Amino acid sequence: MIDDTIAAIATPIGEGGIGIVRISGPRALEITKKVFRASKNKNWYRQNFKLVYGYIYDPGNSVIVDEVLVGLMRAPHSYTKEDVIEINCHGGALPLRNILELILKMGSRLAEPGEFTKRAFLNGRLDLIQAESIIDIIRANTDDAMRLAVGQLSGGLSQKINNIQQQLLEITALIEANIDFPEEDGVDEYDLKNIKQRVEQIENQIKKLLESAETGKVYREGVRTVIIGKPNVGKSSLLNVLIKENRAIVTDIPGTTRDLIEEIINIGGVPLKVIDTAGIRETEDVIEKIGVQKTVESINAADFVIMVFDAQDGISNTDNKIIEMIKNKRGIKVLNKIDIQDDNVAINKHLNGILPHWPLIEISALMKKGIEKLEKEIVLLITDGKAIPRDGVMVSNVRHKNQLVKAIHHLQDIQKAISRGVSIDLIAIDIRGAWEAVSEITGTAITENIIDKIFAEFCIGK
Ligand SMILES: Nc1nc2c(ncn2[C@@H]2O[C@H](COP(=O)(O)OP(=O)(O)OP(=O)(O)O)[C@@H](O)[C@H]2O)c(=O)[nH]1
Ligand SMILES: [Mg+2]
Repeated sequence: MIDDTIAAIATPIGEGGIGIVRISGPRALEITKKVFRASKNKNWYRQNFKLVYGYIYDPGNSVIVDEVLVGLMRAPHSYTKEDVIEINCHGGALPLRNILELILKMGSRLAEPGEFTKRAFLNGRLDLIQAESIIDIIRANTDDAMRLAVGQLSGGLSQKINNIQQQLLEITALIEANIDFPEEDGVDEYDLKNIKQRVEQIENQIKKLLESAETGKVYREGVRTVIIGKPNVGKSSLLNVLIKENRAIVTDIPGTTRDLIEEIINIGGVPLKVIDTAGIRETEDVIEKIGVQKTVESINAADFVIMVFDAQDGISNTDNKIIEMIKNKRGIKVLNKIDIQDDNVAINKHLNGILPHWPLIEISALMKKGIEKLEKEIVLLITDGKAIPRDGVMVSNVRHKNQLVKAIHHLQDIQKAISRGVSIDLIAIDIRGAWEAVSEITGTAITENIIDKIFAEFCIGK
């Protein structure tokens, strides 16, 4: 039973038209009454879901703090299923902070990040998938990422997971029947076969969900993409055309870019965090050296690499060194400056020989040629050609994916055990294991530790 009342500023800090202080818990109303004077109706709190105009004042000295609108959402019809009050004040740092301080002084506790949503989960308004999707909605960078998150909030994925849980419970029932009433000569052969068949079916359903999990993750989290290559090949020019903005400095002096430049772009619905880097070469320049070091580090952290070559310059030893660093990554080769050098037969032949599993695209960053083709190819490589289904039901969260993989291991152990004729008690343990793994996804069975970890990712006031 949650018995304390929490409060936090629910809007971003900065200047805005409105700022909101949110309060949730059994004392939300009592606390608000102490600091709020409605300008007309003294019994304002008798009406649910109505905005009431008035003033927040400090009961200590009767000084007015701000002019506000107060919204009351009575339990259980609120975000947390508790009494929730939202004080809409003027959107500046001071009114918000002063109102929050007053509320805390009157007996509320400062909410931890994600604590409102955590309460919504603990009070049964949302399952864990839905709660996690809320943070995904807040952080979505593209419409597709948003659609995926909303699909999960509306319960599509939850339904599939619940269904799997249900099937596992049915198998448990079958097993228990055999443990409770053991035949003199062991487990009923028919039941064993039946169990094995059902386990196999569940395994296939989970595998199907996992098939698209990598793509789901890409839409949800985006892809860290680095643009690398020798100095002056046109990396910054490429970044600029991709983000359609003159973000990075472009000059004909090799070694122009020193710091990493990061931008988030939307290519075909995939959020791409593109990082322009310092061109890699041996250099005595102290600043450039640090830049090159940063480039190397960014390669290690990258999910995807765009390696740029210069059609005019050809391929050199430096390129070979770079290729050594990236050969185990996923990526694409880009031959730039084809406007200067249009006979690329020789260099293309050479390029086809290196990183042969990476496609090669010819572009001119300067003339904006070949960019669309490049974007299409990147999306294809990153999403494996898979789009988000219409209903948005797709596994996108790594936590969910890991739990499903765990469940599969248990299910595979069961099938092996049945083939080997292992006792039914042992099989029951693995069914339980699979059920627990799946249940942790929606949160039906989950430890407090995991719950705390999940909600710590949220922002304050959510
Ligand atoms: N003709 C032509 N010139 C280009 C093209 N792309 C880039 N350039 C020129 O090449 C020079 C280097 O471009 P940058 O984009 O600064 O190259 P970079 O790879 O970022 O260079 P560093 O930051 O020094 O590593 C500039 O003068 C660009 O205008 C292209 O497609 N065609
Ligand atoms: Mg540059």
